[in-house]
Amino acid sequence: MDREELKRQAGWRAADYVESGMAIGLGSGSTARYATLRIGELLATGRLRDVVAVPTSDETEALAREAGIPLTTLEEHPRLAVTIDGADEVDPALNLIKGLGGYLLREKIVAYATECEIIVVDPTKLVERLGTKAPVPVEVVRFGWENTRSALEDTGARPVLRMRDRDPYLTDEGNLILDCWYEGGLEDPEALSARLNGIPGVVENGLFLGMTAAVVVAAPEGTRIIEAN
Ligand code: DER
Repeated sequence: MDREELKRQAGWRAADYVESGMAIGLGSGSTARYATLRIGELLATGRLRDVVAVPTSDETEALAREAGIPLTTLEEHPRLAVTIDGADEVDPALNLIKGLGGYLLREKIVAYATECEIIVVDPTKLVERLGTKAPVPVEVVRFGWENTRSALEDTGARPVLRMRDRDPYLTDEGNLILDCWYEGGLEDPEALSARLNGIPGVVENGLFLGMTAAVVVAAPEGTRIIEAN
C-alpha cells in the first residue's frame, strides 16, 4: 500500500468524528486534505447535515469551497467541536510538531478553540522524542527578524530561514518562518515553547502540547487510533 493511500485512509477514518450540526475546524496538508474531501462527500450524500467549518489556510478554504462545505469564522463560532489536522511529528504523549506546511499560526488558533483535536498521520510521523526528524517551525515578524534569529540561536537552535524558490516564504499572515533544528531533539518541549514565545518578534511556534484528543494512524496492517490519556 503506498503512502498516499495510507493518508487517504487516515483522513477518511477521521471524518467519522464529525457529526451533523457541528461547527468544525479543517486542517491543512496532504493528509488532512482527505478528511476535508470526505466531509464534503458525506454532506453531498446527506449523511452529514448542517456542518459549518473554519479553514486553517487559504489553501484549505479553496478546497472546502470546491468540496461544498459551508464555511464560517471564529467570530461566528468561537468554539469548535472537532478539528481534523495533520502533523509533522507525534510523540508518545501525543504532543506534536506542526508547521512544515506553513500554517502553524492559524492551525494553533483553531486547535485552541477546539474541544476535540484529531490528528491524522501515516506511521512515518511517530517519534519517541520531538525534534528528531523535523525542525520546530517558528513564525516571526519581518521587522528585525535577524535579531529574532539570534535570540533563537540562544535557545540552542540552528534556525534556517524558510524559502520558497529564491524568496523568503511568507505565511498567510505575511510573516517569515525560521525552522529551528535542535541537535538530538527536544529535552523539555514545554519549557522550550514558553521560551520561544517569550522572544520579541516571535508570533508563534509549531509545538502543539497537550492539545490532541486522538491520533488516527493509517498503517499497512490497518488504521489505529491512539487516544490521549
Ligand atoms: O502542520 C503542518 O504544517 C504539517 O505539514 C501537517 O499539516 C502535515 O502535513 P502532511 O499531512 O502533508 O504531511
